[in-house]
Amino acid sequence: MSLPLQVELTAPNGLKYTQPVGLFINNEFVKAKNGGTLETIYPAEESVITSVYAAEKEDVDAAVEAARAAYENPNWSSIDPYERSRLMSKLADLVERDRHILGTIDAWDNGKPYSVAANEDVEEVIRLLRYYAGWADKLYGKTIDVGPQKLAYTLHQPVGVCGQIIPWNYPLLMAGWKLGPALATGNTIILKTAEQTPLSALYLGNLIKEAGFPPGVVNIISGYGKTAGAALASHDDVDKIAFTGSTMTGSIIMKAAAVNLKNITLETGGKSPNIVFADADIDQAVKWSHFGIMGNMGQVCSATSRIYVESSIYEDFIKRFKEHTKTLSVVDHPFSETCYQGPQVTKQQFDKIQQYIETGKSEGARLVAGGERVGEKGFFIEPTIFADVKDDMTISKEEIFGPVVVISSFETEKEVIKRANSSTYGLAASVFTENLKKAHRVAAKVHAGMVWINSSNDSHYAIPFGGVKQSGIGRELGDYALQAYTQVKAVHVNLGNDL
Ligand code: TXE
Repeated sequence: MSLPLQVELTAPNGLKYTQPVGLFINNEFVKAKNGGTLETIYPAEESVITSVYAAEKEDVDAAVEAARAAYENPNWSSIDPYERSRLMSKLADLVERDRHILGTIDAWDNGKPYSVAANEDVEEVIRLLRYYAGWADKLYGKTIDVGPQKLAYTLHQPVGVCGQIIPWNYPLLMAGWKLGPALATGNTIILKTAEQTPLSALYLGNLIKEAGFPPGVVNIISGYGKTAGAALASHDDVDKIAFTGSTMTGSIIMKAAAVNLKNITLETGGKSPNIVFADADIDQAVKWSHFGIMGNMGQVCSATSRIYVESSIYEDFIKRFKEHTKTLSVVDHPFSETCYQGPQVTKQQFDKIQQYIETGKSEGARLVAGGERVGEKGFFIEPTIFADVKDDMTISKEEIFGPVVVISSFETEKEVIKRANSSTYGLAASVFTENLKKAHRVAAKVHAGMVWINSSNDSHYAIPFGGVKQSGIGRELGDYALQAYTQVKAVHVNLGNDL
């Protein structure tokens, strides 16, 4: 029996709702042409939630065709920017109306605490859509004075048909980050969700239609990376690829995108340093350092996962960090009210993290807390703290993407900056000190696309997000993201007679 286009589901919190499972193309849910499907699971119970249709090359072709037609249709290409803004605001209102449903879906599909999904992720999508709705009618070019014989000006025009490939750690939020600036600037989109967490974006498809976006402006497809993702990245009628995910996949996508020299934005991995000086406010440092690595089950690209503590406060910091983690990091089911840390998203991630923990032990790091799985069902892992970690240990160099932190001590500012920068990554960094000059000195020298002084991972949709080195290319969020979705056209007007 073939899969229908929508299924009636009852979530673990008792919510009953209709879940679309087709591919969202041209404002309709359709079956994959060859009928392929994929299963998505509830990581707290290792149980199947539902199957959804999985796109393959022919489906990607259909989605690209729809996006191209929509891009060329005056209903979108000639739309008044005010109207584009109004549609985005309407979408924000609908996301707000359905906050409980969307929060429930992400908690179920991803395993993150419901309270975080509903009150942080969905909330940020609402705000972000309103923020970018505000930009839609404020996109300006320039006039350039080159003398009286010529009028020169620039137009900031959309890039065109954009493929957007997102990961599973923030299923709805990553969709929001990608859609907001692309829609504000008038592009059309094929969004490919992660195979682990397809559900909330499909639900969003319904809201996009209800908001009144013309068919084909936003197309949302579920599917595997090697089939659907690869077909999108290499498609010769796609003008841009925006990707968030692993550095290795980013590199593959960059090669695939080279086929027609696509515009590209990549937001990839990290192993971000967190420097705690002896003159820091230790309570603040402990609190933010914990959030910076243990939030979202450690599944955060900008997680500050390498902590360097000045030697005079090293043991005291470790003691307090351990106590704080024990008190705050309550590991539980995502729908439990006290849950801080749910399960890891999949068995694959769970196994990978456990492997890193074993490597840390065998390489001789000091296990201060955690290190084991929690319970026998579900992908739960104890928040894990390693101390006395040497810079050449695997757990100090590689992205673990779980609730595992490595701590080591340092003696001087110069030394710690050098060690912080000895990474192939350069996504984020944090620095804790009460000394203003030192804080800004370090912020300027550290190799990172973003630096937090006296906090960690308190990102904001109005502030650019992205990395240097192998952490990515380009910036998301803020007005910087508008550049990623527009191209500049220079117009030369000859006002004189000379050749
Ligand atoms: O990532 P992938 P995975 C890191 C983290 C994690 C590791 C592996 O360390 O443990 O990556 O996770 C699509 N062509 N991050 O395997 O492969 C895929 O379908 C086109 C960091 O889940 O990068 C999904 O939609 N697309 C990160 C997306 O890429 C392809 C968030 C991400 O998958 C593709 C997630 C291909 N050949 C993982 N192969 C962050 N920066 O936040 C895969 N995809």
